Amino acid sequence: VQIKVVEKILAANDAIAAQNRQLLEQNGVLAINIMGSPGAGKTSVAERTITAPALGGLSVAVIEGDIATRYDAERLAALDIPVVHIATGGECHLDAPMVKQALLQLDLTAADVVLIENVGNLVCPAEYDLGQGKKVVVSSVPEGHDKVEKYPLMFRLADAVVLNKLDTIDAFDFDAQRFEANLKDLNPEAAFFAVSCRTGQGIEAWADWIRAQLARS
Ligand SMILES: Nc1nc2c(ncn2[C@@H]2O[C@H](COP(=O)(O)OP(=O)(O)OP(=O)(O)O)[C@@H](O)[C@H]2O)c(=O)[nH]1
Ligand SMILES: [Mg+2]
Repeated sequence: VQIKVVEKILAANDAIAAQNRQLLEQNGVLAINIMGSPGAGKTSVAERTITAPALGGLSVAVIEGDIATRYDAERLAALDIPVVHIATGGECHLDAPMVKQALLQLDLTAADVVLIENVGNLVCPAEYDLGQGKKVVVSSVPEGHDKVEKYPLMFRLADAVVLNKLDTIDAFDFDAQRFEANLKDLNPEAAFFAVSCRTGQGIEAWADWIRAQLARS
């Protein structure tokens, strides 16, 4: 019985996700669902993306999902871009109805890219389609090189994986080759970027990838 209930919830989510997808496509907007552990650097990657020269001239908006506080929404609003904050009220992930409400508050005719920062969590957000164009996982060096193996679903579904905090690699026993090889085994199609939001290393390649997805959509 419980399995049936869960299936119904996901079916209802997927129906709204399809509406979100249609709304985004109608407006020619690329939405990117940014997932990853608490503290991996999702907000930092969003900040770096918005200010990346490769995306100059594009209009980027942000949807910020958080269980508590508006800290991340405030950080991004400081960049003078449209930001919608979703307070999930304890939920460990964003779902399609929440994102639909947020999308309706944005002027999508004026946007090229919408970055959706999901709740910090390597498990639950993977289950919920938001209607996004692309799914991205931000992982980071201090979390350890075994994350692809331990939390496979999110990495399997990702269109791109951003390995962040490369500047800290000397302080951790992080095997970057192993991380990348695990990702290639699990999801050979995923684009991979090793970056540091601290130094800006690798951000250009990541921003170029976003621009290429826009050109394709
Ligand atoms: N050294 C270093 N620190 C980083 C880097 N990227 C982010 N940080 C720091 O890591 C901490 C968490 O970064 P956030 O961007 O807030 O992480 P988040 O994934 O958005 O966190 P939640 O929204 O709480 O899940 C902050 O103190 C950042 O300054 C990096 O590339 N190098
Ligand atoms: Mg954040």
